[in-house]
Amino acid sequence: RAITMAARRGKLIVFEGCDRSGKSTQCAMLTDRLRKDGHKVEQLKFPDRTTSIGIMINNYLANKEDQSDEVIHLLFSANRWEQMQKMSKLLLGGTHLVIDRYAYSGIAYSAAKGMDLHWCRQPDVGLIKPDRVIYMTLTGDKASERADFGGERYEKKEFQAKVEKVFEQLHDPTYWQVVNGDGSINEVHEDVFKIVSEVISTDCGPLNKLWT
Ligand code: DGP
Ligand code: NA
Ligand code: NA
Repeated sequence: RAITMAARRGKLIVFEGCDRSGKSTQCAMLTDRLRKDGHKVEQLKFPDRTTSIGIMINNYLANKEDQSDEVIHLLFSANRWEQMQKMSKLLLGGTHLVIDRYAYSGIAYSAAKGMDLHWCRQPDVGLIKPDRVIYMTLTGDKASERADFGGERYEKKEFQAKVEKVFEQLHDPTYWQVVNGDGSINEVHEDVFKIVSEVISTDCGPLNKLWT
């Protein structure tokens, strides 16, 4: 049994959703819980604002710097690609990864500007495919009522509604699960934990590539 456990790779769990849907809180709670249960687990987030590319993205989001729609799209994608080696090493070594946003945000936020969805998808083709995407939704205007909404470039009600529409188009029932974020933090966490426990106890086979 010990050998089987050691040989089993970690699972890639991705949280997606609009701004202020509660992803960051849920990522942190899930990571803590899994760690307390004795799992090897790391939390990551995209964009990763600590790299050189991430600093450019941060300046764009803070409205300190402009970029063309194409350039910022490619920078967000490159910001994911620069973590792929590290991620695959961790997963193959048996560490679960809990990630706040991924390629689906990449498409949703760009396509919401009117960019071609097919074009937007190409730079992320071949990234490590998540074992589960947890798509967090909120009813009505709940997101914009939450603290800090409106601080960065994309945090506008009308724009977020467009982002949500694209997420709905991207929803793939073979590995996405919707979690309603309206409930209390603990209620939402229990829903998330149930989903993730099931994924963790399943053998998902070798790492797969996204959209190939
Ligand atoms: P966050 O740090 O999760 O609040 O994300 C910052 C903002 O950037 C948020 O409005 C969502 C947006 N975003 C995240 N990933 C991407 C991406 O790949 N492309 C674009 N255009 N926007 C993204
Ligand atoms: Na944000
Ligand atoms: Na967040």
